[in-house]
Amino acid sequence: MTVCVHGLGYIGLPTAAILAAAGREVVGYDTDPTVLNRLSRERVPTEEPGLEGLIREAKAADRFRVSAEPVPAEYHLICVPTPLDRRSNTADLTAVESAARTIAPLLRPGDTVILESTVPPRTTVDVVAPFLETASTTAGEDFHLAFSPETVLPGNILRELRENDRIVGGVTPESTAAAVGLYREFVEGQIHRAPDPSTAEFVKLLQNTFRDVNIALANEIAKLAADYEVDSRAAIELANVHPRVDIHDPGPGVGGHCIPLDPWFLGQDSDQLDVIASARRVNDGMPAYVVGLLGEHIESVGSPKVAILGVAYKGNVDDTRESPGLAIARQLQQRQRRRQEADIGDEVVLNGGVSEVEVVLHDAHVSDQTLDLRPLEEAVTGADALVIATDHDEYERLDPSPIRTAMDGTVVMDTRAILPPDEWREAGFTVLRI
Ligand code: SAJ
Repeated sequence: MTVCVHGLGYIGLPTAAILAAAGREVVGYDTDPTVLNRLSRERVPTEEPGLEGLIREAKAADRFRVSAEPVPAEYHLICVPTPLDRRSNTADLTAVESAARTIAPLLRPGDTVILESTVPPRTTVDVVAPFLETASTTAGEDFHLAFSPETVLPGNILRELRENDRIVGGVTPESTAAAVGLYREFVEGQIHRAPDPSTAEFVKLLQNTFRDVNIALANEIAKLAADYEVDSRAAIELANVHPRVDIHDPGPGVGGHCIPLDPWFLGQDSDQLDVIASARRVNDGMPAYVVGLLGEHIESVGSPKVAILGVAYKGNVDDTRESPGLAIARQLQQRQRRRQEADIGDEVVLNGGVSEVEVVLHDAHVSDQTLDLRPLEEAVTGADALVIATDHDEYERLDPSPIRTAMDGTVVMDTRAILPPDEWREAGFTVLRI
């Protein structure tokens, strides 16, 4: 009845907890001693609702333990990270390869290996299978091998792990059936059988690419609307009354660990990316667009202070990976430097005596020690401009009057369109939106 979960991150940990709650004996293996230490003290690295409690219950029931050593198990689930190598825009499969190498000597006849990490198409058959197979054993014959992507939304992981439909693609129908057998134990949504692992891998990437391209369309629409002095949000809302139109929300860019990466995985072994690559560039260009708009309003101030509210990549989560808010902060500082270089020409001394934009960060959910986050009051006091970069509920409810009193300037750039603009204008603000 054992399951060994390889990788106790955003997906591995909740999956391990849910499997334990469903009655499995689960061993969570991770190569990072910090992760293991934290978990042995029952500390969960994210603020994912319900997760800490579920882990505590699983440990109390003796069905979940963390381990620095992988163990033989009926099922091995690979949930390790697959970062993007920025130089080549390709997936770094080191952790997947190392998990497969770790599992190989533990495999017994009839065991099942399931890859859940997001990977370029064909990874299960071309990369994982060769590590697991020996001269006398074949995937699909001696052991089972399948790919099944996670599709859960951070902030809602436990519910979506149970309720979302699941796609499973095995190297043989028997491998698919073995993997389906495990997911049936906790998935309440439908389980769909893909013809093979490569199709399942491809489908996972399509889902995030669909979202990325649609968000890029919304962002491009927002830029077009600005040129015609049309309110993009009002226009999109009206366009969406059509039964077959569903334009997404414009914003300061696309963050998170999935959507900005996955479209590139599709192009790993194909040169067909066109619209998809273009959409990526539109979304990656949004922080610069925000900084450009803001720049027009703060350029006359000598050394402006800009308060950025929201470094999480989206509302009500504490995850800062690929954060648009942080990208805006970096680009604001670079823009100021570039302007000074242009003004002073060869005489420029980057770190000496030049006035730069002072960027102060606040976040209602993130508590990352490396980020120098400030309390809200400190962040806004003396600020010349305010940028709302994340749609946290706390920011929707901000009272404009005390903020106006505390700030030196009157500019608020609401990249998420969450503030009631009339109320903020009445309080004396110049409200910019995209
Ligand atoms: N965003 C917009 N406009 C929108 C929607 C989102 O600018 O209309 C931004 C968000 O603010 C955020 C980014 O896009 O910065 C991504 O947020 P998200 O909520 O769209 O997605 P993630 O990254 O949190 O989770 C996605 C989900 N994929 C899809 O909805 C197709 C999730 O279901 C996946 O499981 C997850 O990626 C993953 O792990 O792949």
